[in-house]
Amino acid sequence: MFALGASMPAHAQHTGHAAAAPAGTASAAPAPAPAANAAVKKVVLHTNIVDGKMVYVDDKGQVNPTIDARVGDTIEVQVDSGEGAEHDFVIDELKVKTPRFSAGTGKAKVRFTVTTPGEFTYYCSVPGHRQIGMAGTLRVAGAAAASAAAAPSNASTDAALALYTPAPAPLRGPDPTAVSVSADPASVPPAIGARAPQTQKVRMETVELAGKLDDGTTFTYWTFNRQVPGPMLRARVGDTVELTLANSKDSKAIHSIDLHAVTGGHGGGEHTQVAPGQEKTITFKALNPGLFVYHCATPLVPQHIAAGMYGMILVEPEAGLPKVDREYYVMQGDMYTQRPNGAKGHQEPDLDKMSNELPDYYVFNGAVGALTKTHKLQAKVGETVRIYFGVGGPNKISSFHVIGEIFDKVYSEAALNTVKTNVQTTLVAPGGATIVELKVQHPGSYLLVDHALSRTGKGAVGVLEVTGEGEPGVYKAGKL
Ligand SMILES: [Cu+2]
Repeated sequence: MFALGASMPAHAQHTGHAAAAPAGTASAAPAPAPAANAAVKKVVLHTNIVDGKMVYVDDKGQVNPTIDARVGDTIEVQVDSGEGAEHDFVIDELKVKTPRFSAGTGKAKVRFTVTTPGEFTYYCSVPGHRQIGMAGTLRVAGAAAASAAAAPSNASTDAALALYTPAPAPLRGPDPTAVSVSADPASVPPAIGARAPQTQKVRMETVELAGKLDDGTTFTYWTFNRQVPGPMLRARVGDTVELTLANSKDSKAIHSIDLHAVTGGHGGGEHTQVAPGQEKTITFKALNPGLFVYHCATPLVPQHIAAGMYGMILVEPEAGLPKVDREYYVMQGDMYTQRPNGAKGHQEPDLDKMSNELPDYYVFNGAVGALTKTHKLQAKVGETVRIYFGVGGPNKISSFHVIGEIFDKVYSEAALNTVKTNVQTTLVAPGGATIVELKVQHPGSYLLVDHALSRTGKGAVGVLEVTGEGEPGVYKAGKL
């Protein structure tokens, strides 16, 4: 539970030190002597998900109810998390803000006095929540208190401009509980090949956890099944997939899934907004063959993606894909942290950098070193290697290339009917994928890169280790 009084700086500033607040805000004036008709108005709100939107609901079931008050009234708002995720309650113009609350913290309260008439917006300042429905109106009637008739406030403009991160989180050391979240690129489900369509049941869990981003650097990842990318799914065109998404009871956020292989229901995002400790199920038919990205589709969507919530589903064509010797699963993502690339300690996400598309990290399989130290791709001379490569993003295109090799085949944009041959570098869009194949003729360490090469220094590099005897005449150091 909150220590309510002690943990309410906004509240304290508002009521206890109202005179110190900036001029022109409704809270700026010294609290007037209560008018004869002034009242303490109690408002109780609960958060919830209604029709796929996040909202505040009062005890009568009214969604985002308008709060009516008169100048001079003191308003006490009590809020709790009905569905369990983390939220707050903010009115910028009045400098009203509760601490973040969730199922784990219990209810929060804020008390303030209104001194200016007008309409003020209350909302949740957790990124994305206002946009998906968490906003309502406080309507204050009456005449302004004389002392409050000051210059108009620019508080709401300031709040709108300071989009996300008001101040960086305090520096702290790497999280000692952090685990590796990097998906093993060799963890590819077996080929399906020629069989009749079937029904498959798939269960996935969204988990928020501390993960290793780099040596000495940790990050709070949001994941599907505790790994980045989430598990590779594999189906055959015509298969019906019953997909259940569970959100860990320890989550602070609602999560969901939008699979680009799904027709209808926002790819599943419309019907899988899952609160902590809950689960939801969708059923879809895989109508189109190809390799498709899936990702979390809960606002702020790029925030959830940048934290690691993406993966891929392969939908094989009727006859399956041609057989190859090895298959690998690799995804690229861009990440945004409050302190620069290389900083040691626990990094927090920076949503302003994300909004401005200025990543600190570019990663393959979720972390720096995921495919150079934790897991390397392996092959033997003479084998054909297929890489299922996708970009979770959220923002950056990849110019996918393997140093010292040529893609013998590229299924460009993962469209299975368009095989290009002898390609050096292939573009992959955020939320897009490609399938490349290369036959390896010579031993060595081949580097997987995004050929926007500054990004290799920020994490986007992997190794394909090829062993065996080189085919004669293909390559040697020095003269004939
Ligand atoms: Cu999510």
